[in-house]
Amino acid sequence: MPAYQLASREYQQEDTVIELKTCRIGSGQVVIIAGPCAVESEEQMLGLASTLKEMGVHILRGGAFKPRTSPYSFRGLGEEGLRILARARELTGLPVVTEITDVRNLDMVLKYADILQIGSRNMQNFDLLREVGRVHRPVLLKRGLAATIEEWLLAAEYILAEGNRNVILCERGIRTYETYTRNTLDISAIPAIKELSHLPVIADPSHGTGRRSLVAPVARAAVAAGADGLMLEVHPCPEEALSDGPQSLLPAQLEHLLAELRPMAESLGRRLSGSI
Ligand SMILES: [Mn+2]
Repeated sequence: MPAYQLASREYQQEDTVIELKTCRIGSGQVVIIAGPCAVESEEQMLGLASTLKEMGVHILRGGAFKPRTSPYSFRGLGEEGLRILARARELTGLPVVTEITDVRNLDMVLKYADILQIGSRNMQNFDLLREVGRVHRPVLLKRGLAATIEEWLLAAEYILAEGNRNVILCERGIRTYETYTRNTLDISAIPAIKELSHLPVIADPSHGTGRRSLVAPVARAAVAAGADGLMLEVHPCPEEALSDGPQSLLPAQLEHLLAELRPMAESLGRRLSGSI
């Protein structure tokens, strides 16, 4: 039995499936999570949310608490951002995922979020992992920016060991010597996780590449490698985005990508729509 016992295939052979109103993550379905990097205003979020719903996106994303490399960058709207996300959910019926950065905000974020996201920079914030492990809300755990696969699974183990078995892993790229891309999205981590663990694993080609032009090809590669879903940043006007504009797709680009992914998923015996 590896050190990450509860997360391991040895412990549980059948895949963990996370049931949400619009999709089943880990069931073989290719689940699409999309939205802006940060919630910027009600107008931005609600308008985009309806567009995404029409395209067949399953889950909305949007950051209200943004851990930024520079303290002078936009750091999110806080609880007002969460309220806007909740309105987007009411309007569309789509579940929402948002990042929690601080254990002191757990009760607040639980009031609004369907999935709690632990960001890359907090993958080894063990107190935060234990706290989200004590609730039963699904947790999306991003890979740390310099974490090995084993360290990532051990971070998941912190959540599982507290009783919360609803963990979704997210490959978002790691730091390498390459600087052309923002991070190096580790495609091989996806099938590796599938071998080592029963937990679902999705990919985030937006942060994984940092470049809009590379998002769609890397998204296709991730699905081909077996990812249970994709997390994609989309903005109606990326040049005006308060964060991560250069890696945000335009809504029309997402629509094009989804049209490419549908037949691709089918050829692999999988589907984007409906539940499997
Ligand atoms: Mn972002």
